[in-house]
Amino acid sequence: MIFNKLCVIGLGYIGLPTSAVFAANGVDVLGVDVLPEVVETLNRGEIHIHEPGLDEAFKEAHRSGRFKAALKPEPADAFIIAVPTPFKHNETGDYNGQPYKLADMRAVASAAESIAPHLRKGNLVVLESTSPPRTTMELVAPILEKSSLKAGVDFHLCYSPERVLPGQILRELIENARVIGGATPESAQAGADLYSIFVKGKIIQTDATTAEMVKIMENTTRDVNIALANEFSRLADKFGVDVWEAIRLANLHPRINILSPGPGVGGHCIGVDPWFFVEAAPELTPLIYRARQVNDAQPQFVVDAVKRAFLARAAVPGGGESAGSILKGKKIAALGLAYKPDVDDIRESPAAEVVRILQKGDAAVLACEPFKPDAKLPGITIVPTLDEAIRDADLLLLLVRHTEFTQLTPETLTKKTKARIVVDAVNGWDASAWKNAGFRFTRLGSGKI
Ligand code: SAJ
Repeated sequence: MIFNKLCVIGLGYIGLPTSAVFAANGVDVLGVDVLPEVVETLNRGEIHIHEPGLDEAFKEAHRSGRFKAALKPEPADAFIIAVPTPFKHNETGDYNGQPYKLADMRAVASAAESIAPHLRKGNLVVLESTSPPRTTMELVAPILEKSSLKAGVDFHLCYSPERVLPGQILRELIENARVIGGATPESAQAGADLYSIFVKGKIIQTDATTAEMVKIMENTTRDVNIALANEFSRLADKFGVDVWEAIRLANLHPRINILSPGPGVGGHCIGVDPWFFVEAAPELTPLIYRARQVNDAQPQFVVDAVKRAFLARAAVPGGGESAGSILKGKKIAALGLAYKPDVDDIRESPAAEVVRILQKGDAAVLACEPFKPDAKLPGITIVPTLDEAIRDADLLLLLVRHTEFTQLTPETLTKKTKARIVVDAVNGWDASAWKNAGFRFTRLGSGKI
């Protein structure tokens, strides 16, 4: 199939880089977003998200005249849907008294609705958004068929999951293997023709539901493995073992690859997608369900480590504070709010959850996020600089392993802060350096204060 014009619905972390790469490869792209400010920013040649290399790639697409943004789709040869599939915040399901989260598929449904009036015979529609099994055939196909054209007969329909890692999107978009699941084998072939325009990785054709399942299985595997690492951190804490050292040693085994514990799982993928399986079949997913619970409880584990660090200090003569009230009035500098290292995305961030729990205990927390100094999060005080966050703090809490933070040394910080207690939730700092500089140092999952 030949593709001269492409319409990409959703201009976020996936839709925008995908648009830029298609435009760079000679395809005219109309990018569509429901947010007028996003459309205006992009049509000015600027971008609204941070992703290494995206600024240059997008500017090139904009200069070439091959990319335009709009609020509504237009007729095209192919349509890609790359909109968010979050979970519902105000509604849960219930299985034997156990609540589970529900997928909010409204953005996918309305993207399909917006395409239907423009659909022509021979077009290709691809869903890229991570979606519960059977979404392509049972949600998207019927909406598109309101056009009176039939999926797999009059137009091609595919599911092709995005699998790129934030922070490395542009490279992975091109180099990663691409799974393309078609409503029919002919649809899968049309999808393969589209992505072969820029994909250098292997392109594998399958059916739509298999492709949907592949994507959720990948993210669920990661979630369960992170939950295991987090559970190990709790065990190590109990036994006075340093979990990071134990993991390093275990990973010397040729068939073991334990992931890293931390403040929990954030972002809009790994902490969300496993729920799609639970919602689809709660009776078949006890392990996936428990892993979600373990990871969601991890911010509280970080807060417990902070409390212990304060209590250890209170235990010295003149202390006398109790575990219940230990956080009251304590000044804490929270270093990092992004959901993971070296990205600016603060959505669904476990670091922010840690701050919220600390504040519930009446701690006074000043947070800083170098990738988004002007970030706003309800109920959280975010200051623009690290210096401001740490100046009057009693305790420094490292929550995100940003390179900028891991390069900090106790020597440089000693003069800038009153704090002499450090809690490192991400194994970002060298314990002995901080101890030698006179700090009381705790690392999450090390069992030692
Ligand atoms: N995390 C840990 N310990 C680890 C690894 C990660 O606590 O050892 C935490 C991170 O700090 C973060 C969360 O997990 O809070 C998720 O981070 P991530 O780097 O594992 O994944 P994402 O959400 O940035 O991107 C994932 C990727 N999926 C897989 O690696 C299987 C990516 O390939 C997907 O395209 C993306 O989800 C997506 O959009 O679905």
